Amino acid sequence: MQHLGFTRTSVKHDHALLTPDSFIRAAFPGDKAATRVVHLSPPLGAAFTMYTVEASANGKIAPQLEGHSAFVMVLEGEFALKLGKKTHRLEAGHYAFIPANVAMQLISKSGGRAVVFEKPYQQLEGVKLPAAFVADSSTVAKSALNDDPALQVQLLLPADTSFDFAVNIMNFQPGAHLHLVETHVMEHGLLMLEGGGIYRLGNAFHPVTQGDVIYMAPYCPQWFGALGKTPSSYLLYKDWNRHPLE
Ligand code: UGY
Ligand code: MN
Repeated sequence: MQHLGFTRTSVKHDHALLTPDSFIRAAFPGDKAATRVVHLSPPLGAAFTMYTVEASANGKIAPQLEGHSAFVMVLEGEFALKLGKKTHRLEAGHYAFIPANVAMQLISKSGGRAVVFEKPYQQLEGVKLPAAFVADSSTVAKSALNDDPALQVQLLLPADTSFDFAVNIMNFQPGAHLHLVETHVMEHGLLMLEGGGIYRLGNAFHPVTQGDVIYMAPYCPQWFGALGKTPSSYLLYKDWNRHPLE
């Protein structure tokens, strides 16, 4: 139960910090034994949607919107993802990319939680849509950002131009931090996966921890420094590979 109206949740014109104590659950039409927390969406200013699916036993969600591609990562429990004739079992840390021409069919036999990003796909002339695939984030290669071994990035999607968004995991050793206050045209959706620290968003400094969600609008100044005695990591969506006027 929440007391006296306090929360770390804060929504500003160019960013939002959304903490689990303020999450509201609602199903979409077509969902069965499953509910969603819609964290980020166009009414907030985002050009994409980010939500958590919470499925009970035999839970099932309606596919992504037509013309949208989707990225799913399992946080807890298990899901089955149907792609053509094959069904893939996804457990915590496993993820999938579903292109705009494939309907996402996500079912959970015993229940689970998964985070999903959906974006209206911007196809490039002469460039084929990417194919659907599944992978395990724990096996994705890490590379040091700015030659700092304490800050390792994992690119969960291929960098080729058929993809119009990226999803990365940023891994910080205790005390590691971004090397500059980034300010860029891309927007971000972020989920704190483990650990925590201080996130600078615009001119405000926020303590953040596992389970928090952040929206950074285009040009929102941003910086993170990891605190604590264990590593911190976050899942990060960003639009890229397209001209800003498109
Ligand atoms: O890739 C990025 O833009 C990333 N370094 N931003 C961030 O972590 N806020
Ligand atoms: Mn950034």
